[in-house]
Amino acid sequence: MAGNVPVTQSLDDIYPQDALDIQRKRWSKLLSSFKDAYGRPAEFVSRSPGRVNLIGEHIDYSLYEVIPMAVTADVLLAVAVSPANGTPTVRIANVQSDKFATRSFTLAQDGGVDIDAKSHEWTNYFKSGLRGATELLKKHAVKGIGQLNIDILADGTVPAGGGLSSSAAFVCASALAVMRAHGQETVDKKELVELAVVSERAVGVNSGGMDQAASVFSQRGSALYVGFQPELSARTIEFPQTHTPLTFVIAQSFVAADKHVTAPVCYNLRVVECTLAARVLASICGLKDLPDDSSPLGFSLRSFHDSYFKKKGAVGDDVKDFRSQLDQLVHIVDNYLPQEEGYTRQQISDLIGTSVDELEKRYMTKFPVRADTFKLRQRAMHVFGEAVRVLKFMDLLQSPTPSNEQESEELLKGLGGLLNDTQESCRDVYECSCPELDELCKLARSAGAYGSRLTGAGWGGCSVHLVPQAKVEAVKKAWEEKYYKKHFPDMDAEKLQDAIVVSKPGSGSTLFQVAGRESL
Ligand code: NG1
Repeated sequence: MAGNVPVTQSLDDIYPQDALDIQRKRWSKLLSSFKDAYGRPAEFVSRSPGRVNLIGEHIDYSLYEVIPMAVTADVLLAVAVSPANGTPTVRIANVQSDKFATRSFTLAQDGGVDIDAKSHEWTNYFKSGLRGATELLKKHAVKGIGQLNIDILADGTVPAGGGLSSSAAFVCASALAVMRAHGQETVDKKELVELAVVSERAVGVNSGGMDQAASVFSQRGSALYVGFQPELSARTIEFPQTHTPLTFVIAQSFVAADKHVTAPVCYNLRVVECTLAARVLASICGLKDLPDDSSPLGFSLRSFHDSYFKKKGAVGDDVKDFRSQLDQLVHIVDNYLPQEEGYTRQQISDLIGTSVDELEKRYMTKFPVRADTFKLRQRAMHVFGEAVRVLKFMDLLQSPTPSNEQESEELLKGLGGLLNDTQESCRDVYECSCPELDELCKLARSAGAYGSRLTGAGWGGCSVHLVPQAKVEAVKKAWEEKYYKKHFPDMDAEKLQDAIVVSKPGSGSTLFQVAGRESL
């Protein structure tokens, strides 16, 4: 999956046929609004999509594999650049100016920019992409850093806080735009993902790397298998041909899940709990002096996993061995992390042989958390169990093409069953669901979905459902009548239409050259 971000002059390379009309209108409007706003035409558009995660929830920051796919909804940044004869300035506006106010800010001489992670400001995502891209430009000794004025007009269709990773789409599109603004027409996908992962952490969330990988690497029509250990890797997975085509339906809960606001008690707390579970397990198993890894706090359950079996002399990374290793780890957790009620800071410090002060300094300072106890047992159980489900899902996707309707049905039921198991674990063990998401899943299953679960960070946001094509309308109707109309009686038709998306796997990040083009 290595290679450069594609550069195109045709929307046909980006969107499926049935989306082209709407996209042409949207892009034309963006480009003409750009001209109106800045008095000059845009030179290029940087584009990155949102994603839906099919399976592998909350395990990317523990460095286990995940299977997401890009959606058609995306972030577009139309851009023009000119030499700064004075202080370099970025002007950034959004087509939804009532929601996202126009801003302008200056850059330091080395291209640097301050980010106030405490303020929930939409342009922070641009700034974090800019900061990451600037580092990469410096690494490549590119000239002209901090010597440009950049004008940007943004148009995003990935709902913010809707679980489809609008933030990663924005950061990836921003970093790509800044690279291209500095004359970089070939941008390495892997470098872009790596910088976007680190950049997004500057906005205050200790994120894993799944969203950025899905946004950049995806290819139309396929899902992605993304790995993080020993290094970031991604490969496309074709969906099997089944009698009734595999259809994934995405439904919004409309419970706003603002990761940044809730981070100290939700997302960032889970990252801390997983890291501490890994530290405690390593210590109990006598593993010492382990090197840092690429996870947000420098040590992951995956590194514990690998070191544990390395010490036991396990060789090879055969999938069958890997699955049996994960099963063994579940037993280890069961035996050695028995406390259902959680562990206090003092107990954890004692287990890993450090002081409470040190523990807080090392794991809870960069991204503060609020908790008296840490549920190490439950979090580790979810992570190892979910890693097994990803392997099983992958096996099913790669199984031989079903030769009859019954085999097809079995395959779809198998995939759906895994999605349902993930939901159960997210709800009861990882505690990242919410009653509304549970309700959407229950309704979908009763109306014929094979499998239903939350997707993304959870605590609101989005859900994903594997539905037989013939049942899509019935599932939609059940949600409309028993969920949306009940919880949001005033919802208008347009919002209701946005609530449910039958998603085809979309293409990843792209640079679109506007210059010289008369029409789209
Ligand atoms: P969302 O909130 O849906 O973008 C977040 C993380 C992912 C992953 C999922 C849970 C960010 C940018 N993304 O996704 O890396 O950990 O939660 O699987 O924080």
